[in-house]
Order: sequence, then structure tokens, then C-alpha cells
Amino acid sequence: MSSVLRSAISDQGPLHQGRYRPISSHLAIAPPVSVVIPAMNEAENLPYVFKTLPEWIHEVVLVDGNSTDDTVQVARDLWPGVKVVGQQGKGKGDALITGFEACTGDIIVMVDADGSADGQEIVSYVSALVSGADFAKGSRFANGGGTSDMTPIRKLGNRVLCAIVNAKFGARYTDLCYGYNAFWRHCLDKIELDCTGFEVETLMNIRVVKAGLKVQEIPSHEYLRIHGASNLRAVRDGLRVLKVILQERSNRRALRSRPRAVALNSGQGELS
Ligand SMILES: Nc1nc2c(ncn2[C@@H]2O[C@H](COP(=O)(O)OP(=O)(O)OP(=O)(O)O)[C@@H](O)[C@H]2O)c(=O)[nH]1
Ligand SMILES: [Mg+2]
Repeated sequence: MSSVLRSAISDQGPLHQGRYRPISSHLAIAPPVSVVIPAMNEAENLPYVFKTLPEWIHEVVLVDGNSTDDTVQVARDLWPGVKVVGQQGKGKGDALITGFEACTGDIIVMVDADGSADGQEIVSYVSALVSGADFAKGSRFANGGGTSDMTPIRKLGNRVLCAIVNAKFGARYTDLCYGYNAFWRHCLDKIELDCTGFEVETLMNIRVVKAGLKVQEIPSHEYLRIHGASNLRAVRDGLRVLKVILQERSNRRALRSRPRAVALNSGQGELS
């Protein structure tokens, strides 16, 4: 029995054959996995997104941002049983918070709806979580990761903001503003998300450090958005991210022991 499988079993109690689902040739897991997809006018991209999702997923929660195209119908056609939830407010952060509340799985994976994320990578995130990580954080800049979607200005902004977070919060992240992440549901109680926009990933990355959660970076490749236009505006949203960093620095939440994070295959070693 592989050590990863043993770790999944020891975390989850005694092995009951029927409860465990194989998710790769080396790993079977018991915890149900929910995938949350924030989507605003992504009907044309959803076929590419759903095509890559593994069939062993427990549920897909699609958070519709009042789309004016066929996003909801296309999702229902592609994934019978998809849970569609509307959002009260606006923005990606608001959508994710809404989606997390609707999840029933023990593990939650965040996947963008623009075709930029490969669902086949979910197994890497889940493997890290059942092996002991609390938060599996995608990174386009860990060895083995990459991006086909970032402009030079976005790369520069992400790098500078990531360096600030590392310096201010004692993390050793290689990426900051990336939407492909996964975590155990219990993390939500410790990070208490309260934001609306694209700063949501940054807020999560900072609060998991502050909560002393175990973070593991997962090398990930971000593909080009397939159809449609980006909702992100580099300067506007970069400033929102900076504001969150400064707010988190100035508020008095305890900076407990820093997370131990390992970039898989990156040779980086532990994060703290
Ligand atoms: N429900 C909902 N989804 C949103 C909202 N804003 C963005 N999204 C979704 O969040 C995901 C990320 O948004 P993108 O526009 O792709 O932002 P990005 O990935 O930074 O930029 P590009 O990939 O370059 O376009 C996509 O699936 C969007 O449809 C929103 O207000 N509500
Ligand atoms: Mg995108």
C-alpha cells in the first residue's frame, strides 16, 4: 500500500472498501469533493471546463453571476445534477463565498469557468490534502507550473504583490493571484472570508498563513481563456489586492505559527 493511500486512510478512519473511490492508480479517497465554479457569461467555455472534470467528483456547484447568455442551461446540459446557485452581490469573491456555503463536500476545489484550468489537475490538489495539507494552493510559478494567459504587466504585478505578502506575512509563496486552489471545508471557519472581488484569492492566501494552516503549493498550468473577455482589470484589481494586503497587515488577527508548505516537484522545500 502506498504511503499516500495509507495517509488517506489513517486520516479518515478504518477502510471500508465501498466508501473509498479510486482517483488515480495510486490513491483511493473517502472524503467527498465539491468543485465550485464561478461563472459569468461563460456558456461557450463551459464545455471545455466540464470535459476535464474527473467523474469521481461528488458535486459541482456553479455560481451564476447573473449571466445574460446560456451559462446556466449549458451547465445543466453538460453536468446533470449540477447545483446552480445565484449570487446576491457582485464579483468573483462574492460568488465564491456563495458557492462555498452551498457545498456539501469535505474538500472544496475552486475552478474558473473560462477554460483556463485543467480539471485533470484536481487529483494533485486532492492528493496533497489527504496527505496532510489543509490548503492546496495552485501556483503557476512553481516548477512544473506555467501560464499561457498572463500579460507581462499582470506577471509583474503578481510578482510584486506576492513578494509583499511573503515579506509581510512570512510566507514563501511563488504565486498569489491564482484562482485554482483546494482546501478542507474546515478551513473556512478559520479564514472567515469577507470580500467581493478578485482580491479573494489573496485574502485566502494571507488568512491561511495567519491561521497557521498547512499550505502546500501545487504546480499548475493556466491556459488561455478560450472565449470571451476577461473580467479582471489589472490596475483596478491590483489596487484592490494591495488594499487587502495593507488591511490584513494592520488588523490585529494573530500571526500564529506559519504554514509549512511544499511546492511539489519544485525542490523548494518547506515554506517555513
Ligand atoms: N459568478 C461570478 N463569476 C465571476 C464574476 N467575475 C468573474 N467571475 C468568474 O471568475 C472566473 C475568473 O474570471 P476571469 O474574468 O477569467 O478573470 P481572470 O482569470 O483573472 O482573467 P482572464 O482569464 O485573463 O480572463 C471566471 O470563471 C469568471 O466567469 C462575478 O461577478 N460573478
Ligand atoms: Mg481567467
